[in-house]
Amino acid sequence: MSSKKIKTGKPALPPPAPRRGNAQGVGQRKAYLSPDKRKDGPASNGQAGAKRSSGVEHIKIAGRNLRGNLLENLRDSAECFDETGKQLLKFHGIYQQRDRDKKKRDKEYMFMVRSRIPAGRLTADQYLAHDLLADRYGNGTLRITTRQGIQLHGVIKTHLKDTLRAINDILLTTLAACGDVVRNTMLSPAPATHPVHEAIEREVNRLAEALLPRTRAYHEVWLDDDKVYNSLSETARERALNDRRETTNEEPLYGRAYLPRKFKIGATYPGDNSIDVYSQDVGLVAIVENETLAGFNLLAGGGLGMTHKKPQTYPRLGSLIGFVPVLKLIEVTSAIVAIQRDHGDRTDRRHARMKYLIDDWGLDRFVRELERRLGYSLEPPRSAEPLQNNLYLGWRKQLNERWFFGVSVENGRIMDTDGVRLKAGLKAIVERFRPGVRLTPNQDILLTDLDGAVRAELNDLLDAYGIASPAELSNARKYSMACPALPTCGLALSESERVLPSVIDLLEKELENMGLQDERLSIRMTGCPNGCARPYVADIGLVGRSLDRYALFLGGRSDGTRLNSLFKDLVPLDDIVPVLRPVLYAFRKDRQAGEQFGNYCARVGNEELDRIVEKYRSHALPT
Ligand code: SRM
Ligand code: SF4
Repeated sequence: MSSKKIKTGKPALPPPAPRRGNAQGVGQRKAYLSPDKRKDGPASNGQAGAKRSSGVEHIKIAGRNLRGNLLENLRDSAECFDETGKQLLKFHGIYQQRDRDKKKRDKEYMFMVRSRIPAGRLTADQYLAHDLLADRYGNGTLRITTRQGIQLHGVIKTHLKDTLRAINDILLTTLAACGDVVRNTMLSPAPATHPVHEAIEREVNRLAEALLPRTRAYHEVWLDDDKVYNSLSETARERALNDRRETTNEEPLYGRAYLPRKFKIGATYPGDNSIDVYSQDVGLVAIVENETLAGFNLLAGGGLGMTHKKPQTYPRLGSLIGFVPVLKLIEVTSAIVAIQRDHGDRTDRRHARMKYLIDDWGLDRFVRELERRLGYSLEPPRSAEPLQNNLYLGWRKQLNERWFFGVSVENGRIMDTDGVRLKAGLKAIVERFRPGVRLTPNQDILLTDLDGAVRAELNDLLDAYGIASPAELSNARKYSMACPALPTCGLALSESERVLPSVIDLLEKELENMGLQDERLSIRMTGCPNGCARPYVADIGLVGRSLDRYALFLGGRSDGTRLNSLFKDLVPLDDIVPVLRPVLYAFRKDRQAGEQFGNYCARVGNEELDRIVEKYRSHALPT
């Protein structure tokens, strides 16, 4: 194995008060930390077992439609929320976190705030408001998520209310961005390049709206209802609190206990699988007939989270169960959500996603139950265009003679570093040209509806801020994704976002040496097996195992229709590229015409790949 170390800068200094976390520590390229240098020990995976999950169920039911004691918690002087509040906060789009770069005894709490942005569509003002909030209350960075949302990190408790109010003021919400509800609905990101794209977007937005929780709790806790509360006398306050406690169920779909677990929905344009439709609890593949939107092929039971060494947990691709005409979309999807609500496992959170219900029941029983609830049979799936993962980077023409430009954002982190002033540059561009903004499932950003005449000026601005044009970036980097992991994610076992760029630096050199630099290769890394950057459908999946070690998965298909499989476990970070090198060499030598890397790995199989790695382990590779 090569002894070459992966190198990056040091984590940055502590943040200026009163922010928590820091722009450099979060998202900054980071050197491989050897175990003895780490400040934190490995975290447990943190997924809840049976005992804790019934605890979460209890908290939801006792929470009076997501109220709990949030108002009281918010007013007390503690830096954090109590355990009940911490769980309920998630439904409001907020995670209580700790800066894991700091010592455990420094119990400084900070919060991640996630905006729910259906289909990743933002106006220029909405983007600029997030940019401002990141500076004012966050750690100075914005994080585009793999589900087309935006996260602010490092917000302190006393700033939560102002942050959420500001998001509400721009007509967005954080409600249901997290929690046991239907999460942000995904959609292919490109602006209309076909007349039906607008129709698909309309239907997806209607669906997202229909599945939003109905509780008033969000308003009461974060928005204007508080003004009323503050003007009340002590007795009137007590009465108001009691009234709230007696609130009857406000949630016709979710009920008092909400869903057993998170629930994810995503839709594609024909032929585009950038959202990884097979990884969604409900995946919708748009079917266009006679130039109009006929409806969607329906996939059910996708989901990627797993736990190392627990084979009863696993990633699963959605099963194709039928076709839904446009007019029945909300009805059918709501019925599926209701089946999961009524039958999903509420005793064990590791077994609570709908994929396990479908496997426990068998697909036939699941579909029979759906049809029983609907009172009619699902139509058979219709013929669909082959799918592929598209990035939409660089300049492209829209339908309406306008243009859009896709900017590649490494691991979704919008921040300013010495060389690249991405955050300042995007702000300047959005202020100057007022484009539409679309966040992509590959963690990139599209600036849309631009006049063709501004193209040269926009290119100059990108240059001035040091932002690389997509043509200057390798495919390996453009198709890569990493989850945030350390220092913000409480479940991270290993680094992810901060080390992947260095792995790609080394990989780029190997690919270049072998003449493979133009291959479309997706490399996705996560700091634990939960799968937030969807590593199990990538050509190469790197999944945090412990400290600096990763499980290496190979063999996904670039259209997202095949899971990869575990090739090597506990690979040290420094060895990832050396382990891949002989496999890449064999791929170059033995691939079939036009065969992609993931397909080659799946065809050859792990056993043979293992033999190849052993053969070339200590040898210089023939060229
Ligand atoms: Fe995720 C939990 C970040 C997409 C599967 N995810 C978390 C938490 C909230 C950690 C926690 O529970 O304490 C992470 C916050 C870290 C931080 O500091 O920001 C986190 N997940 C993310 C994001 C930000 C990753 C990213 O790189 O963008 C994505 C936010 C999307 C959004 O806007 O809603 C994100 N998470 C995903 C995806 C991908 C997807 O949905 O397309 C998955 C795999 C698909 C799936 O759900 O099956 C995913 N996240 C999980 C899981 C495992 C769920 C399971 O079924 O086992 C957890 C842990 C859990 O729920 O217990 C988790
Ligand atoms: Fe955290 Fe990454 Fe694990 Fe998701 S995959 S829970 S962001 S470490």
